[in-house]
Amino acid sequence: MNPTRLMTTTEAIDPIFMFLFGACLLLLIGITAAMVFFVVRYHRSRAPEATSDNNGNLWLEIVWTLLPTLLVMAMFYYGWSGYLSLRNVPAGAMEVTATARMWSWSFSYPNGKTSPKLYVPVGKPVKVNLVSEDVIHGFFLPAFRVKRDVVPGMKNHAWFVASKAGSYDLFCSQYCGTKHSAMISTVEALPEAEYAAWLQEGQGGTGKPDGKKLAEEKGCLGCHSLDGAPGVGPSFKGIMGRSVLVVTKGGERTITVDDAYLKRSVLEPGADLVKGFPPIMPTIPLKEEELAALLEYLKGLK
Ligand SMILES: [Cu+2]
Repeated sequence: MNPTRLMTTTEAIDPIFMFLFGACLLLLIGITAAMVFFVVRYHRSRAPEATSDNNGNLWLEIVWTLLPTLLVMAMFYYGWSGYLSLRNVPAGAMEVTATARMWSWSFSYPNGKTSPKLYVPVGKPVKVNLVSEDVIHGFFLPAFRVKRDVVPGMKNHAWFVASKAGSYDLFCSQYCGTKHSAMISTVEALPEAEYAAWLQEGQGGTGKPDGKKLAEEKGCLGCHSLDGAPGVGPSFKGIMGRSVLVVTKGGERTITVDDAYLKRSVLEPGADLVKGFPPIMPTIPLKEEELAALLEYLKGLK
């Protein structure tokens, strides 16, 4: 590898994929062609009697043992070197933490900023620490040939470098429940200066957090609709003042949604669970002013 230039994960993986694919294709075609040839050539109608009493050929045995052995060893060698290039993070990589939960992604940066999309500077390797808050998810970046399971309680990472600015798909690659397909996001690769500006944006604590943006960013809207349609959770439309049947510690009671109930539902989702919905909402970390902004937004949804 050229030490002056960083090899991207795509550059590392693609030739290996082509080699494995090529070797498999060659074998498929070779074996199929030989099989068809023998079926035709030695069909019973052409050769009703045994055509040979040859019962062995040492050289043939050696060749057909040695060649496939060399081939599978080569496949292993290239596969292993590709695996290592995905595991060994280049020096000087920027660290980001990707947190997966049912059913959204959130990315946090060294300065404490978080975002629902993964923002990275162009040309700089990024180490992504993978954290799951509930079940097994999968961190999948097709454009960078990166796919890694996100397992609760397990320390895991992936890395990549975006060599061109742009927007790249980010998926969850492990079926993780009803709204698994909603776990789509993007990698936003920005030129270095733009990235630095983005990273500073909204830091310093002067701006008031925006409730609507928070509801999107924290993944609330993945399960709670704004149009009245019930999803994985109850709709947010006209939630304030609504009369609902809830399950509290196994017992049912009817309550009217007020400030206190809304707040409790965000902080302790399972405490007063609306009847008919599964107890699967995660507790989402929010700063005090963020919680206030979010509640303000929810109250305004008529
Ligand atoms: Cu998932």
